[in-house]
Amino acid sequence: MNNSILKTTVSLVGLCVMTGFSTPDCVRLETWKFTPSDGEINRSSSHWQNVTVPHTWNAKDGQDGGSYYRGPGWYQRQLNIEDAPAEHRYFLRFHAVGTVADIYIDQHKVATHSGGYTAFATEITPWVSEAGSYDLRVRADNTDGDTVAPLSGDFTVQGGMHRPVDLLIKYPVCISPLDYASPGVYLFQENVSEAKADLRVRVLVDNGTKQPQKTHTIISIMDDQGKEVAKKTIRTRVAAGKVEPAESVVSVTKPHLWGGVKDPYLYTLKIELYAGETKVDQYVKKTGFRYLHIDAEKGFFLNGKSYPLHGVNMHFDREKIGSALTKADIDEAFERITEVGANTLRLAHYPHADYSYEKCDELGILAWSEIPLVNEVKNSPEFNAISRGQLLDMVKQLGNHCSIFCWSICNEIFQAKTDDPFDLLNELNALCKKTDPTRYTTLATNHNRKDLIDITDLFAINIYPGWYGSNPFDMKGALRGYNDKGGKRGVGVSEYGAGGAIEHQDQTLKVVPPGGKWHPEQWQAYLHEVQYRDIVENPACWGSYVWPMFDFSSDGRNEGAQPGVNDKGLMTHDYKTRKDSFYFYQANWSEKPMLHLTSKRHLIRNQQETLVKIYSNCSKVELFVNGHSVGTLQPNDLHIALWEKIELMEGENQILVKATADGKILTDEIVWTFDPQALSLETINNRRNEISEGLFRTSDAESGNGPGKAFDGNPETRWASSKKGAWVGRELERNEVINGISILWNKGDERSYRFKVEASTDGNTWRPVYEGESKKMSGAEIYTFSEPDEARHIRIICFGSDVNEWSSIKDVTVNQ
Ligand code: GCB
Repeated sequence: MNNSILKTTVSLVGLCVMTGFSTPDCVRLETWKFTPSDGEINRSSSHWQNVTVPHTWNAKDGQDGGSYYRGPGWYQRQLNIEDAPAEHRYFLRFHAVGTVADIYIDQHKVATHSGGYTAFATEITPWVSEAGSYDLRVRADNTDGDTVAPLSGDFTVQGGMHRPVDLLIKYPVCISPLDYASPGVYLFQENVSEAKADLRVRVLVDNGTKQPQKTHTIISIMDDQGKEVAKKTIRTRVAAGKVEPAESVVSVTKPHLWGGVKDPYLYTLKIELYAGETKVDQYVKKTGFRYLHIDAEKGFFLNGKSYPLHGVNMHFDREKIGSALTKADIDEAFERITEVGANTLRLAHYPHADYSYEKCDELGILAWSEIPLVNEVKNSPEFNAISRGQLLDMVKQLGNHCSIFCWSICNEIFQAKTDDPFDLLNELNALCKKTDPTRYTTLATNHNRKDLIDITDLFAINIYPGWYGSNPFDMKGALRGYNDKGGKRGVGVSEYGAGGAIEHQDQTLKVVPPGGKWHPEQWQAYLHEVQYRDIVENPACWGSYVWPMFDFSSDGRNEGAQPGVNDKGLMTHDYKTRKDSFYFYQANWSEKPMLHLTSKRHLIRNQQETLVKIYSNCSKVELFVNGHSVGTLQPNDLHIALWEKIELMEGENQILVKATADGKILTDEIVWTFDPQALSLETINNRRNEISEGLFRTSDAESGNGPGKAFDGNPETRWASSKKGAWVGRELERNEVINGISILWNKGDERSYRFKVEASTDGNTWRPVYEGESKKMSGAEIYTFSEPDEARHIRIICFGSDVNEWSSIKDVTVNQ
């Protein structure tokens, strides 16, 4: 072997951050050129955008409602091969490209892959036979078609190279990276107990030389102190140009078991491959040993002990980032999952990045992993073959993560009009069991059909009582019904929950239309309380998963406070704001003392009587209103304490709750203003949505560009009028002291508008507060009044621009 290659190898190893992958050398390809168009195979990329991969082209349009771009996009970069591949081999590994990818080197197609959420790898050695710079292009395509799952679903199917890309440099004899882009090493836990853990290890030894090779593979296992606890050597003779498995079982006696979130103990497994006496490849992976089972009546057991599963779902998605998550985004998501106290995660609705499962291993979070077979199937040979490929990709690529306890083969089949799915589902289940006999198979359904739920080992239901379907108390009956139909083998709840917008505050608990524009945070929290009670009181339920941890992109939705987003998260889409429902689960799941006063965002109320609700895992909590104790309560079995009829004084009221835990005092507080004149937030919200009436007024508007559009916080929409002197205005919730106004003019960077601002307390008598001309600028311009004015109504009278008679405003903010 050439020593200079080995040196390069060592210095580059740190660049590839995908731990656990077998790479003597791995270079992450981060910088690319991108264009969202087609037919770019031989065009100059000089005018294309510079992008950093992970990248999706739907980070913005995939989460703003309406429609989003689904089509092809091209990526280009140079691939610099410094050493001619006489003594080593080159591979490209794409961690995931949405949805179909074609790879070209110097315009020759070298690989293609269908399925947007798993990795694929290809050997490019023959294409880079000399040292030099090669043109590498990727055509990614997320066109809505009928050959690749998902065919439909409640989430944005984002396009692009939304996960990393690696160049792998290996020796001619290596651990194969080409078996469904797996690490080429398969670990199967067999016979795990407190006394012993047997690990079956299969290594794919790839001989790329023209001679047979004598190889040996050393498997070693180290404890968390680095002490070797098991070792084995396997000798394998591999014929020229062939791949042979080297397989053996290694055992650890008296293993320290992987004990879930409280004790996620990991050993380090190391596989070293030698050709003759030269070490040619290595794979290192942290892994834990555990055994688990589900009892039909008593639920989930980890290492022989009852271990109730407290779970959340999560999409691979974030506000403004879409599916192009970085490690830092994933770390942040897992910090929040740990904070809420979940011990299991359903990674919906497709395989997530390898690093997400790595986090589950490290944090002791049991993982449910699934393929994107959502809502419907298509009975075509192509669809079936690609679905099988997606399943094999998932199981082979992710199977070495000890946290994964089940593979799910589909979600809500029959939700859309589907071809008969049974042949495919049975085939996928059998393939999954054959590829990995050590794990459960499962599916998630909202159809109580025996022919469906009997396919997999386990099954779980998606159910939203009180949200879809008006009765919040339907969970219990559904669990019983499904469990009976499934032959009393237990039932999971793969999804439950309700929408909740932090902007929507309402103390009245009432059923709201799920597709409507009013999703109060309080109703969401209440539904969780009711649904969760039914879950915990049903011993046949082996585990449950809140839908979902974070709001997520679903561009087809237009409801709640934001178009394009499914707002059932316990937290907002930016991973920043915890909704009340988050704290409900934290009180139930986390052992860290916590106290949370709910409805803290409902600052101005027009009802004198209110309830005060807290979530806390402390044994007693005391409420103070305006400095006076109202009494102490013991939170109930779901960690809720409620004071029902608290009278607020007109004006400001200080609400403080206090608890003691481990000798420390916890407090939470807020000031609620009782203003009998205040409009309810629901009224304001309704009016905001009725574009031309209510709070928003105008003397004239172009059709489709009504006054509400100047105040909707959305710079994509606008009010417009061609009449000189036309005005647009709004009513505030109550009298406010106004200092000024900021206006984002349509085409404000090209045009200067003439306008006046007037204020009024009653909506009839108007006072001038500002007069001027806008500066040509791209953002919003702030106009400060010479004297602050107290008013409830404000209007902008417009006289056209220096270009024409039209006036047009994208957004107005009233500055108080
Ligand atoms: C479901 C689906 C999930 C949706 C969810 C919802 O049952 O499995 O993909 O996002 O309902 O919010 O409607």
